[in-house]
Amino acid sequence: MKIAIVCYPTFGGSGVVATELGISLANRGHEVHFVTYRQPVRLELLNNNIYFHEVHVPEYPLFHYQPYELALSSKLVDTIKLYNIDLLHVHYAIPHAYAGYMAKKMLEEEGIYVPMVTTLHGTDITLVGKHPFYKPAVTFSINQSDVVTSVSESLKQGTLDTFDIQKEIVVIPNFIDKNKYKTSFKDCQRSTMAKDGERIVTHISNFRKVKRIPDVIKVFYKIQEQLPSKLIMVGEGPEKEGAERLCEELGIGNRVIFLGNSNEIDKILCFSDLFLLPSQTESFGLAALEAMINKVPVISSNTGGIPEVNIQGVTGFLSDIGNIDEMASNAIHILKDDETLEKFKRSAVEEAEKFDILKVLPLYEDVYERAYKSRLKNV
Ligand code: GMT
Repeated sequence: MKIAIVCYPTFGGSGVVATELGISLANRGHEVHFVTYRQPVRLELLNNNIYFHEVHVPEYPLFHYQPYELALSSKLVDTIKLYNIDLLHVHYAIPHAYAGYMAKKMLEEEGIYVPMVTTLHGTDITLVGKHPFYKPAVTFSINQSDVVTSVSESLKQGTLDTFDIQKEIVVIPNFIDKNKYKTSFKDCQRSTMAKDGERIVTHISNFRKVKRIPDVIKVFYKIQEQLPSKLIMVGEGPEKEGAERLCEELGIGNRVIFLGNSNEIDKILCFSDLFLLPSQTESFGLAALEAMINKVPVISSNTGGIPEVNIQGVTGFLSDIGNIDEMASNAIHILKDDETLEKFKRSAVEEAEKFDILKVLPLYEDVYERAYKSRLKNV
């Protein structure tokens, strides 16, 4: 099948899912066309079946906001026509489903019918999408999609509770490629980050408010009071500066390493002992799953779809949002001796393997088939 994928090309989870999905589809013989404003961060254009089409939005002084949706839908129309695309898959409803719908309609004027699959990822529903300024357009574009998927049961329920949705929503979870981890990093080189006997705690995100970055620091503060340890903070975002300040105020600046954005997530997780994800809302928690496949147990909040990934007392522990004391004491329980840590590490990887791409990819292919059949009805 020839598939056009629209996504955010940045370090966010939806972009990662879209990119890894596209790469796997290309490896299965599909022709995949990424249409976005920059080459996605995890995309290497070394596969014959992968194409990248950049959306340009020319600056014009009259516009306070440059009309990205307009440029995207025009680029979609051109790409779909030029490459005879069979199906459009948009990740993150805002504004991609809306722009996709416009492209579909323009193409229909020319007698071309392209089905659209929309994947809901998280804040496109739970935070941004339900804002009254966006809600009518988001509801409309979800309902106009040929097939809608969401990354967790929790997000599906949240969508049905918040919007007037007339469509079935198919749950397809985030995934990892288990084979990739079997072959990667035998030597983790932990000595570059911590001394012998120190535990390494890690957090990876785009440092937005929703990630509750101060909770990460406060939980770690309590851990390091009991156990020699280091905290590695990976990512960039609006909360980073405040986090650095908080570490200084708490006197733990020398125990916390801020690495910025990284393309070496697996290398970092390879030497990590524990992952912290105390988010305010999290539709799935891809970062937690990536930690688990790298044998890293997770201390998280119990919000959204996280309980579908992090299993209480097995792969880590979950607490109410903001319960720093409980998160810290559970973390210390996992980290206190090698035997307990090893048990959690084993369970984390076992659970993560259930989300292998080989199990998840056919679910997307089924959805594509279903959407494609809707095309046959329309031509
Ligand atoms: O909704 C967001 O925060 C953006 C999005 C992204 O692009 O990072 O993240 C969401 O999608 C991921 C991939 O499906 C999920 O694993 C994340 O849990 C989800 N983030 C939130 O719900 C906060």
